[in-house]
Amino acid sequence: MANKVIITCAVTGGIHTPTMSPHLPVTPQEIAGAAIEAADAGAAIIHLHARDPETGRPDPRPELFLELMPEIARGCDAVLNVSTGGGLGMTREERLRAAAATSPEMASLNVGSMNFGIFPMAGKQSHWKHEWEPAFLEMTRDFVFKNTFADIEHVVKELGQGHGTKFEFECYDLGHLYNVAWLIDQGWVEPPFFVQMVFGILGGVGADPDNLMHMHTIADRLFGDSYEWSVLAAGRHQMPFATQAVMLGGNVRVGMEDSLFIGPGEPTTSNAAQVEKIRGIVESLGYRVATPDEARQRLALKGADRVAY
Ligand code: KMH
Ligand code: ZN
Repeated sequence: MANKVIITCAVTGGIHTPTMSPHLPVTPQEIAGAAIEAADAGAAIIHLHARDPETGRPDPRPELFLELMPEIARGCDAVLNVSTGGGLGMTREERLRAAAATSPEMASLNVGSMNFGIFPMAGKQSHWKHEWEPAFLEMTRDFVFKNTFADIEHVVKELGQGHGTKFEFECYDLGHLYNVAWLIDQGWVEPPFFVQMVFGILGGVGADPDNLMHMHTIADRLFGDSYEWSVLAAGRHQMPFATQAVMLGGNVRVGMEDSLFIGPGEPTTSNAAQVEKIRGIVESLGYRVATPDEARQRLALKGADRVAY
């Protein structure tokens, strides 16, 4: 019997901007509501960012997380995973603040520096809800998403060793898998490792199914039985790549952080709709979805009673 599929839902992120979708959750209440709906639809893990409630700009303030996370925890038992990627342009300290303040069961960890180009999306709009949006997107033309070995070590020591938080290792390219292997070799993290393979970011590996096959092959070679793997792909590649991952025995991530669509040319109206869609695909292929507690057990998480929110 194949493992059940762990669905992660990344409900808002720090990439899309409010003009791009009227359904993008912005306020703590909206983010919490979207998270609870996604969990009700079958997501075991909720990946979280926060935004300024007035402007929708990605916002690192711990007080926003300390508002939205207890609300989510009251409404569902999903595993909460706090981003340390934050919003493009935040400092290392800003990116770590929310996770350090909330001591979550999981946090993301971006395991390599890279170009991260979201500027092509600026050309798709002519009117903006907020002034910051086009400048934020355009800034990424000359931006390096910095995640050096020193940065990675800092986060692992602070959050992993300091708080017992386990990581969603975000791997945007083949070399990032080797950075995770390096990290494991240092003895700083314990198995099982949760490797999130990311396809289709401009600056990372492209959304070609052969890339998924190869990254999966190499990850198996590097991490053997010590890891769980999951796939996310940006934009229109989200559902096809998630489906490919399921068929290969992997886990999946969906959500409006990664795509604002539910089908070809069809904008999604919610995060839950994306979770329902992938859940339907999973079940129609003969697999089952994991509950939050099954995900906790598989990933050896510390438990929802050992967090600080
Ligand atoms: N937006 C994804 C491509 C993070 O939050 O650490 C990557 C991400 C980064 O989820
Ligand atoms: Zn994220």
